[in-house]
Amino acid sequence: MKPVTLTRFLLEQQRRPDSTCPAELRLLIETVARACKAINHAISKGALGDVLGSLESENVQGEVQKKLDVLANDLLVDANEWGGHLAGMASEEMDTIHPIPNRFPRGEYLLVYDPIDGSSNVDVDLSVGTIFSVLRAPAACAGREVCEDDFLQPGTEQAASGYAIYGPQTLLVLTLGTGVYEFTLDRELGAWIMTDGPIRIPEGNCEIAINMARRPQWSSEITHYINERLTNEKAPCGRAYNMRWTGSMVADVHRILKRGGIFLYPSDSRTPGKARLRLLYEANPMGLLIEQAGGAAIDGAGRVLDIQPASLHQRVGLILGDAAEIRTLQDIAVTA
Ligand code: AHM
Ligand code: MG
Repeated sequence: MKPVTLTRFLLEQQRRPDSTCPAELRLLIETVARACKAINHAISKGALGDVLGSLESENVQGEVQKKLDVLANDLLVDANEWGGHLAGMASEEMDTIHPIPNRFPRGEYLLVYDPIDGSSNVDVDLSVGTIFSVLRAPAACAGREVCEDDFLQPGTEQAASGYAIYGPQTLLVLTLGTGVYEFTLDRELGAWIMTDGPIRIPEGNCEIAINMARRPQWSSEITHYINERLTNEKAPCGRAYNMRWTGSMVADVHRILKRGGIFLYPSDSRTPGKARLRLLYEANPMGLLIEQAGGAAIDGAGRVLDIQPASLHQRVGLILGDAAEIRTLQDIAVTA
């Protein structure tokens, strides 16, 4: 079989009678994918490209910025602002939104992203990634500059989401709301080639991803669930669960898409509203991918994609993966 490139896949999606991929969205995804190639190139140079280490700056969330956080953010802004597909952008590394400057044509979409997810892993050569979410600019902002409120849409409104993962292979994993597809970067050709899809999360894998060091902050329900799974021999695979935690959500989510299991970064039960992951550019794009692959994503109480965001950098508890395991978690948790 001839290899299917990302370009061909997107064009064929556009041509479908029930298409969820108009030309403008296709070109936007191609632009994001091109920026991810440039980010991949920068990361792979490492110390030779003077891209490792931290800057003296902090982002709006008080986190020290890595050189690559800022470099990758700039690459995404530069690649996307002139193409005419976007009305504005927002990112983990920008305090507020970035409306498309007047000198460029404005398009119908909004792009929200985490330029380097797992950036604490960059300096030690572990997998990191770029997470992105595409929203439609509300009709109400036609003829005026976009504002922050325009970005505050629930995850169900996403037109597309995906991530690039910079690991042993460089991958792009994408959904346009009609299944999840994986593309591998052919480094010689510079082309993204489809290597899997539509992806379905394998069921019944007894593997948990959670940072055990945060145990003091868990609710009694999460503590009960984890204790149960680490000791219960009646688990689906007949043994206690195995544990994996990379510190890069892209890597943990990718493993779950391909191998199954469950990921948890619950909110802090001692401080209501305090959580680690961000709703708009981490939880929502991953939630859409996981649901499209047959899994589930909740904030602890309800479906992540149904949450009405209140602010751009809002944080949220996130539990995602194997849908049956998430139902079991909810059952175990109520008996806590
Ligand atoms: P980042 O986007 O600033 O890198 O933070 C997000 C990361 C996730 O990739 C990962 O799941 C989590 O934060 C790791 O947090 P911790 O260091 O508490 O284990
Ligand atoms: Mg992140």
